[in-house]
Amino acid sequence: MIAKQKLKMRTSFVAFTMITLLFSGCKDSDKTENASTADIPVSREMTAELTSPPNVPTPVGRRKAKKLIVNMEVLEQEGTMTDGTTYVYWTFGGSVPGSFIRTRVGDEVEFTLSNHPDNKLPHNIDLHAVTGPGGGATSSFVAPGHEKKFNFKTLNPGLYVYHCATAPVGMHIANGMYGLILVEPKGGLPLVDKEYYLMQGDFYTKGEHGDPGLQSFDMQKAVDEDADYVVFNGKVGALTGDNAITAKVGETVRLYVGNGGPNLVSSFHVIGEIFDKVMVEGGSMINENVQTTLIPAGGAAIVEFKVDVPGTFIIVDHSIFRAFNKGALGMLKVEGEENKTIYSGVVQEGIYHPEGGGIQQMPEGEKKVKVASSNKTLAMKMESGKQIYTQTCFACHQAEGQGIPNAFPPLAKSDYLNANLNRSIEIVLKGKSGEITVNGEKYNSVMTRQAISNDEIADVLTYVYNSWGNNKTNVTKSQVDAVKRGH
Ligand code: HEC
Ligand SMILES: [Cu+2]
Repeated sequence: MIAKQKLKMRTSFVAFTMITLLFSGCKDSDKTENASTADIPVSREMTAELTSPPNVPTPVGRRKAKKLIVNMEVLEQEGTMTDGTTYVYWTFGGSVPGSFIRTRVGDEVEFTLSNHPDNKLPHNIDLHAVTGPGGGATSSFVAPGHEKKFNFKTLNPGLYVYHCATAPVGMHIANGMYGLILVEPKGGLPLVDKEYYLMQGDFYTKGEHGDPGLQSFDMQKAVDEDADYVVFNGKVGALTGDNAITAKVGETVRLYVGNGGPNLVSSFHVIGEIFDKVMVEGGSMINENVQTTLIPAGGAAIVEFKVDVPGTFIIVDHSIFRAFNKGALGMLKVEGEENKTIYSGVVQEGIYHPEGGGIQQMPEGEKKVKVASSNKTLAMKMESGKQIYTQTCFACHQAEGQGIPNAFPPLAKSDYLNANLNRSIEIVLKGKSGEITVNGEKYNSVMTRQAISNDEIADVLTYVYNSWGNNKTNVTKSQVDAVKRGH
């Protein structure tokens, strides 16, 4: 930044003197590096490889600076926000976040922004890696069915956000119009074993979190910063289960992490890992041994860590309700040999009951008046059951009832669930602890008593039994009442 200012102002003696006075204490290397990056010559032309998340293009390595052709297409398209909920995303390249752009310092980028003829709105792009008015926004404003071309030279190495800056700017960003552009230093970043692209974003919908159907953008909630969804890579579950990112024990993982916002800053954390290195805010400062790194809206960070033990590492925004209730949760699955010195697993287990043997209770909230379960059709019970599921069970048992390995058992195709209705009712009524086996896997954890009415238990269990390959039991309130009375 300092150097960029210097570059722009070097004809002005006053500005030069001021900067010299202000910054005479700092190292000279940054300044000289930048002053020279404007003069790096380019040899030949190449077309940039663009990738959708969580993938990143090939490292630049030792290649020389080039004229780099970047072709980016804006697409407005419907996609899945979470199971049963869709949203019309506005995208750079068809994904949220948009295509990853990988450059090196000194590249002369020829950027073409095309706005697909089927789109409804004009768009543009502001790349934080650009030195110039609006970061390219003013030169790239383009109507549907048109394209715009502009050029820029990458002067400063680092990881930068790009986003649409068409009014209302907040709305374009809230609909998914952001991504990352990496400017590698001369010679490239050090090579690592695995690299991935993650970007957090907050979404605002007319309905509440999990409300089914096509959801539209809610401007008032966006202004109030009252997010319904906070997610990595554009949707709930983009990085969980089969979509998890992977590594092998002993490998070094580098994550390029951005935050599109529009509103929330991210307390980025990987449960069970310590970042060996963080390139703070995507810049040149390297911090080491970091637990949680703050990523501002419109900012980024590069984090690196070696994975030493196998298992599933949960990636979260450590503003933790966002992770467990709004979707900001991903997974890194690591395969390989255990190392009992680094992590032993459980070596001893006993009962600890400081407050007596009872299972902890969730606080009871205010109850809304609802139609009694006995007066509902199956379809009505399914609808209400799904809502209860998303509010109450989803955080642990997950959107598709798939659970989380070693932590929360699956409700999808659960042999345990299907074998015994009364036992399932009792679990929701009273909670459950101790070892159980579900679909051949052992779980030994605690499910707290769920503070929901017998009506709601009937509905949510009907939903669970009639979803994901279960045995289609229609659970009634009188069955729940009977179990509550002790059969
Ligand atoms: C805080 C996390 C959490 C929440 C919320 C939660 N559960 Fe569970 N659930 C668990 C855990 C953990 C177990 C396994 C308990 C054990 O190991 O003894 C479990 C077990 C079960 C089982 C039996 C095992 C199986 O997979 O079939 C059922 C059925 C079940 N839960 C249903 C529900 C329903 C329905 C809700 C919502 C009304 C719910 N749970 C909410 C954590 C949770
Ligand atoms: Cu736009």
